[in-house]
Amino acid sequence: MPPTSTRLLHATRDYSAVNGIDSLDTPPTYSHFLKHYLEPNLPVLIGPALTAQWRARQQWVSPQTGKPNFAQLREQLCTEPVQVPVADCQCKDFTDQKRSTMDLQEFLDEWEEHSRTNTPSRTYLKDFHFVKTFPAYGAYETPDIFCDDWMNEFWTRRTDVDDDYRFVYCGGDGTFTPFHADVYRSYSWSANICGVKKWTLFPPNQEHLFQDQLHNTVYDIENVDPIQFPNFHKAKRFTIYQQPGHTLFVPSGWWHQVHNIGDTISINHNWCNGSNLDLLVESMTSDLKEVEREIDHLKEMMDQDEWIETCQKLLLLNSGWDWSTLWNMCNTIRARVKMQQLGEDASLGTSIDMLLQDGVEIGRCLGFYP
Ligand SMILES: O=C(O)CCC(=O)C(=O)O
Ligand SMILES: [Fe+2]
Repeated sequence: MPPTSTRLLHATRDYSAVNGIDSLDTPPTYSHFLKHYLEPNLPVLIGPALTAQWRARQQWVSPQTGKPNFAQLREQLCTEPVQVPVADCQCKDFTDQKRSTMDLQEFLDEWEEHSRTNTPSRTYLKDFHFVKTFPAYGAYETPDIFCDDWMNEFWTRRTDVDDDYRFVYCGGDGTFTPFHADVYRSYSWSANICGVKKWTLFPPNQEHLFQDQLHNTVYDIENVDPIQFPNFHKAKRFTIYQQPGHTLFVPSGWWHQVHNIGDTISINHNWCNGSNLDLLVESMTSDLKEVEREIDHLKEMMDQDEWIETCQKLLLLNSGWDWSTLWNMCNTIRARVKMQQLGEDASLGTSIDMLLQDGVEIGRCLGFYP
């Protein structure tokens, strides 16, 4: 595993000179990736050597057709009923698509039928926690350059919740993911197993062009109301077509929309480390300010501890995490690094002293409250 990067404070990142997305035929070394992409927070498309050895690439795709090997997927993954999360690409639900769950075998049957009849699909299997669902399957190995991953390390070590950020996406022609920036403003990497993905990426600091006065954000960049979002067309954007086997690194806070062309399977992780921690903190701080604004009228009725706790609870509900989560994630990594320095076993499964603290204490440590 590459060393844990510890750089927290960055010079302001500047995207004004970015005029395209780099493409690397050969996977970069970690130090090259850190210097040219992680730290400056820039996207890069990496050639298929990075994923060539994966079981997913060798067994999930039919070599004759280049399409998903539906029979093999059913045989290997549907020995028992499994419920998987799906989105209806033709049904908007607030800022996302309408979500539900369905049986994996049923999903594969429907998908194969669309594929056979060349009809567009609307059901997109997404955010499927593949490793958690099939821990012994070994579909892929996280590439070295993406291994310094504090989010998945922390969530995998947590005993209070059973969650992670390691996903598989499967969708037929026409399925898509609407315009968004990733959870907590984390990085993502997305490796394409088959089909083609069209990505449109927007560098950060243009959010004012995507939002109306009520803070509604563009949902589908291919259908934007010019009256509601009169300046959207001014936003700087880059489009790439990701081929099978290729992996895209999506930096923090870059808004994007993804369209699947043909039958597409991809594997992706959301992740963070010392190179984007400042961006995650910035995003959480801005979410917290929004919560504070929303319930400002209740502030007078509470003492300070009660106020902090209420804001943290709402932050956790709205954003999926709070100060304690962030603090405990950093502490878990700190404890693991210390164990490694002492030459102790720090592998996953080893118990780590997590130094749990609550939001009130952390808010004071961070200097938010007296
Ligand atoms: O593949 C998709 O549909 C969405 C993937 C995505 O948004 C990501 O990897 O950040
Ligand atoms: Fe995303």
